[in-house]
Amino acid sequence: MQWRLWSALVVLCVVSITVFACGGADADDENEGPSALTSEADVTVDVVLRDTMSFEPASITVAPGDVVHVNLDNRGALPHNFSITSLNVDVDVPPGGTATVTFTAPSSPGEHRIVCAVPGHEGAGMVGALVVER
Ligand SMILES: [Cu+2]
Repeated sequence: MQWRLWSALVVLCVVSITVFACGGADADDENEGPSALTSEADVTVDVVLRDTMSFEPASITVAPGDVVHVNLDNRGALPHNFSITSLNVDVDVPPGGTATVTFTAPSSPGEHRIVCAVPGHEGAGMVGALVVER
C-alpha cells in the first residue's frame, strides 16, 4: 500500500505549509496572541520591490544586534531579490509575490549595502542600505 504512505506524506506537507503560512501572517498583527516570529523580532520592516528598480524604503535603520524581520512585497512584473551580502541575506521574491527574511543586525554601527541580485538590477540602481546605529 505504497500510495497510502504517499498520501499521508502529502497531507503532512500541506499541514506544515498551512501552519507555517499562518505563522507568517500573524507576524503582521502584534495584538494577536503570542507568536514566536513576532516576539523574537526587535524590528519589523515592510519593503516593497518595484520594477522601477527600487526598494521602498531604500534605507532601513536598526540598532546594533537587533533581530530584524523583513516582509518583502514584489509589486512588479519582474522577479526581484533582497540581498545583504555582508550578512548572508539572499532572498528571491517572485513577480507579484511576497517573502520574509529574519536576520540579526551586526553588533557594531555601520552601513551595509542592500542589492537586488537579479542580473542587471543592481546596475540599474536597485540598491539600498541597512544603517546600523545606536
Ligand atoms: Cu530587482
